Amino acid sequence: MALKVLGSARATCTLRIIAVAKALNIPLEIETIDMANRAHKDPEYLKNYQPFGRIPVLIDGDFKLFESRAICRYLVHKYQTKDTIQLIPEDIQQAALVEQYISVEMSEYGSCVDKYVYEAVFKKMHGQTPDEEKLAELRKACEQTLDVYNQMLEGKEYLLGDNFTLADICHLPYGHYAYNAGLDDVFNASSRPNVARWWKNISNQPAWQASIAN
Ligand SMILES: N[C@@H](CCC(=O)N[C@@H](CS)C(=O)NCC(=O)O)C(=O)O
Repeated sequence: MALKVLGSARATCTLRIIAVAKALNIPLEIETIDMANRAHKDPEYLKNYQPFGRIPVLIDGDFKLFESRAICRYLVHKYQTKDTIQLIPEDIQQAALVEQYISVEMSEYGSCVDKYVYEAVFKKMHGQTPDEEKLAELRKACEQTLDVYNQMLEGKEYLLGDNFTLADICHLPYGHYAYNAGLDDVFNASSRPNVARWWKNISNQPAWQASIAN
């Protein structure tokens, strides 16, 4: 039975999973949850799939899993082989570094880039007006965080060095929306050449390009 994700092919957290599936050539069916009509807040959805009323949720036969990063790790553990791309390296120290950068993505990057996307993109989608003052504050926070990324990425093509991993994938969805919603100059600033190089490297990955193609 094909793996199914309850989500939306254009939603950030669903895109994280789609990118992993593309990188590992995993067939994935996306069942769109009608968020405009609040299907994700339906009592049956809360009871059976995601108690917090969010997407995405993975269905693998009888097994259900929510939280996009947990789903990504599950897919890697189930489908990565010696012949596929190594999204989580076998070496335990390298694997720990992937986890370190996923935590950094959730906390440091998420606390500014994700919030910027919420303010600049999602509010508009919901018919609300972005708060310009808040956007300016978030832009400043993104600049400061990406200054640190610029140091972390010194001499590297990807977060782990030479190899594209799950740590890079986790940054792509919100970064993509932020980049296209006015932060392109922050990602490409000449004062942050390592960030600019990294962003170009990861956003040009075939798995990511295929994820955003539809
Ligand atoms: N930590 C969760 C976050 C899920 C999440 O916030 N999903 C958004 C869409 S990208 C959502 O369902 N928003 C609707 C809501 O919060 O009501 C994950 O990674 O899966």
